[in-house]
Formats: sequence, structure tokens, C-alpha cells
Amino acid sequence: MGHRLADVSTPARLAAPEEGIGRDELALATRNHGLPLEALRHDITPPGLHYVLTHYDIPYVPDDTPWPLTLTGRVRRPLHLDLADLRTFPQVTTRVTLECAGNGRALLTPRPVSQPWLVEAVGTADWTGVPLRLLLTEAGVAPGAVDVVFTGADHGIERGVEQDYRRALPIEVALGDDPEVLVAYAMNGAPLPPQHGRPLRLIVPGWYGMAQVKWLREITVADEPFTGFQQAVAYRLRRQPEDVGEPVTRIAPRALLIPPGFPDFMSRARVIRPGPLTLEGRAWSGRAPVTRVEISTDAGQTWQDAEPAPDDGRRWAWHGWRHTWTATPGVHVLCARATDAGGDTQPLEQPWNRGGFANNVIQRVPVLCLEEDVTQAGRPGR
Ligand SMILES: Nc1nc2c(c(=O)[nH]1)N[C@H]1C(S)=C(S)[C@@H](COP(=O)(O)O)O[C@H]1N2
Ligand SMILES: [Mo]
Repeated sequence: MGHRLADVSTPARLAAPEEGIGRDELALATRNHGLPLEALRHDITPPGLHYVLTHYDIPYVPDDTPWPLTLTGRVRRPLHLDLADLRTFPQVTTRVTLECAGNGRALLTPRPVSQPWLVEAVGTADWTGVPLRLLLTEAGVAPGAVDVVFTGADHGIERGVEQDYRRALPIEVALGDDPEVLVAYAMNGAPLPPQHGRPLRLIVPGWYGMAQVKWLREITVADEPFTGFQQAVAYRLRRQPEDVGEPVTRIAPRALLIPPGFPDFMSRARVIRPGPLTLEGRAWSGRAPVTRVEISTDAGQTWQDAEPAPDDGRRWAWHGWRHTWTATPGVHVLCARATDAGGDTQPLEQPWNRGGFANNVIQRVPVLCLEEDVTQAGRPGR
């Protein structure tokens, strides 16, 4: 018997027709939790309710752990910084909605076997840190730079490949100020919690989660395209395993409803009472500002415009919307659809790829509206 990584780390696969969520997916789902959708009510996601996704282990970083950050490679003056050095650079706070590229994966047919997100892999925080472009300018990017590679302190195996978590950004994105990439040390005004990257992480507003490298310890400017696992193998839009695929980059538009009424414990089915009901939710896109949110109360057959919350100018955060509807007894399927200024919108049919990435199919929320019942009158829960 050999003792090889491949014995514990198997290739990517699709679930068989009718195959339920397995123990491996359950183990991931208990570690990597989503946003309870009722928390969409908050502009800023309260601590602990923001979704979490970590490929390997959360590094143990007690307070006062020295954390050297290096910036090397194709630069004139390599930087060796500690957390106090970082604090001497100008600091910026940006409100950013993060979303995992695999959000919605478990709803796909066939289902890619991986972290089985439904639609809740999203959260919004105020991130504070140093603009990456200032660090790169301080180091002096040499001619010929192509990619900037970010290395996290976490280490593991994926599909047989042992690795540090590593991702790259094109040099023009790393140097850009729209969006402005941050090396962040605070979340909602407090040091980063362990699960969100203590003590340092990258924040790339508008990009899917995989770009937001946590436990950041190394920045390397490279003169050729980065071909590490998380860049060239994972996070590509492919229909066949042998496709080269397109890289996953910016967040596609999505709208979610704050679950109306009240839930059944097991089925999570929503129950409402007849009468006027204000449907509310959030919408975001990393590609262009959201310009329109539409609501359907008949499973997508007819649509009406929702009323957007006043624009607060926060380009990289989700925005609220509302729509008043008069519920009648019966079962209704509620849907919301976001469209952005680039004309991108959400499809009614699933956009399928083998990784289950960037799947922004319209959310369907079945609700059961009860018959009018005088004994229920005056009870909360509408
Ligand atoms: N070092 C490191 N950074 C990482 C990851 C990881 O596993 N290791 N996961 C990425 C993925 S896939 C996502 S979706 C986001 C999740 O960020 P959050 O847990 O703060 O919400 O972190 C990204 N950054
Ligand atoms: Mo992710």
C-alpha cells in the first residue's frame, strides 16, 4: 500500500443524479457557515453572521504575534513590514460586500461536490487598511511586472496538490484605485477576527471571495502570469474537465429577499398571512452599479420594479430595495432580479459550470399564505 496525498485528496467530481449531500460536504458546511438570510436587514453584517469560507485550517494567531509582511519580486526596494509599519501608511475604510464564487452551487443540477452553498455565502463589512497601490509604489514596481501574488499563512492539500493558499491579481488591478485594493487589518473598526484573516488580509472590492486572501504574509510581484492551483486549476469557468476555462473575477449581479413571514424549523418553508406585505432585500454587483431590481410574486412570469433605497454612494456594498405586495391565500413563489449598469442581469435558468462558480440564477422563495383566520388576528409574524 502506498502512502500518497492522492489517497486522502481526490479529484473534483459531480454528484450523481439524486445523490444527496455527503458527509464530506456536511463537514465543510459546518465549518464554513453562511449568512442567516434574515441578517440581510443589517447594512453591516453583525459580527459572527458574515459568511465564512476557509479551504484549510484557520491559523492560530494569538495577540501580539509578530507578523512580518514581505513585498518582494520585481520591485526596486523590497519591503519587510510589521503591523506597526503598516499603520504609518495612509488608512482607508471601504464598505464591501463579499460573496463566495461558489454561492448557489448546491442548487445546481448536476451538483459540483464541494462547499454546498445555497444562496447565503455573502456578507458586508467596513474594512480598514492600507491601499495596496501605496505599498507597491513604496517598493517601486520594476518594468515587466505582470501579476502580483498573495500568499496566506494557511497550508493544505487540494485534489492531491499540497499548497499554501495563494492567489494573484493582474498588476493593473493591484495598482488600481477603482476599486482600491486594501491590505486590511480591521473589520468594522476592530482587529480582524481569526476566521476573517487575523491579523491581515487582502480586500479586492467587487471581486469574488477567492481573491480576498486571508492571513496575508507575502506579496510577490511576478514578471509572468501566476499559474498556482487556486488560479490555473481552481476558480475557472469550465464545462468539461479538460477545458482551460475562463478565470473567475468580478461578482455577477444578485438580489436576495429578506425571508418574509416566519419559518418552519425543518423545511425552512415561509408562512405569511393575507394582506399587504412589504418585501425587502439587498442587491449587489461587482461589475457595475445595480440600476434595477424587479420582483415577481408568480415564479417569474410577471415582474414589477422594486423601489431602491436612496443611493449612499457606497459603490462596493449591497443596497436595499423594497416592494409592497398584497398576499392572498395560497402558495406563491417570490423572486427578485438585479440588473447592473453594464446590462448584466440574473438568469431564470441556471448558468452551469463544473465548479459551480458565479451562478447567479434568480432566487425562488416559496411562501405559504394562510387563510384569513380571526383567531390569528393581532399575532405577530406578518
Ligand atoms: N488564506 C486564505 N484566504 C482565503 C481563503 C482561504 O481558504 N485561505 N478562502 C477564500 C474564499 S474562497 C473566500 S469566499 C473568502 C471568504 O472570506 P471570509 O471567510 O472572510 O468571508 O476568503 C478567501 N480567502
Ligand atoms: Mo469562496
